[in-house]
Amino acid sequence: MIIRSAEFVTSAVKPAQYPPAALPEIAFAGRSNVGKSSLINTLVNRKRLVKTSGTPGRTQLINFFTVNGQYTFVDLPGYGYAKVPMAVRKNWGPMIETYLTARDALAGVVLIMDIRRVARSEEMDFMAWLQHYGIERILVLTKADKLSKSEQRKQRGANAAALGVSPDRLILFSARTRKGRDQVWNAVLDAAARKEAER
Ligand SMILES: Nc1nc2c(ncn2[C@@H]2O[C@H](COP(=O)(O)OP(=O)(O)O)[C@@H](O)[C@H]2O)c(=O)[nH]1
Ligand SMILES: [Mg+2]
Repeated sequence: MIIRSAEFVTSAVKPAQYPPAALPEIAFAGRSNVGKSSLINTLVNRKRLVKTSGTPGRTQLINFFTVNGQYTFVDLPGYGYAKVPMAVRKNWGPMIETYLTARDALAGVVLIMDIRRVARSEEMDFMAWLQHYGIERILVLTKADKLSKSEQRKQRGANAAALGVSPDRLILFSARTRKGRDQVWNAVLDAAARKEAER
């Protein structure tokens, strides 16, 4: 995918602050520190369009970006990080749920997981919830560079079993090596095209 432009649009916490929903939109979700910002930056070939951080869980805003004037990318706040203050954590669910259910332009959600972990109830609940709302799911195991090829295969199998999907549904990715970048882009383009066709 050739990137001609990638621009920050705005941050929002509630629908009145969302930008106009003119373009097919892809949202990125995952636990704090999983590598979500790094994945988005890799997709758009930028070092720091989206800030990566050593202090996870701070950003509790929904951030909107326009890519090539054709797609909107949405960086959702990370979930499940213990250090996020309780008051912030309590707002996370409603804010994200409102966004995911209210946004007509939403073409799909990229769910990003650390390949070294095995999906647990948080990821499974989120998967089931997305399916319930008929929201397309693009599943990514990131930080693949941290494991050997055989460990990657093992973790892919374990995650596929936990999530109840076929292993080939899980895209192995690395922001460090850019492995899987084309595959994620293809999944994004497919989801966007399907959304365009139905709108
Ligand atoms: N080795 C490796 N480190 C990564 C990768 N992606 C992210 N990281 C590191 O993981 C940490 C969190 O990344 P970030 O993108 O800020 O995560 P976010 O909180 O999910 O947005 C940073 O130190 C990144 O450098 C990857 O693919 N491979
Ligand atoms: Mg981030």
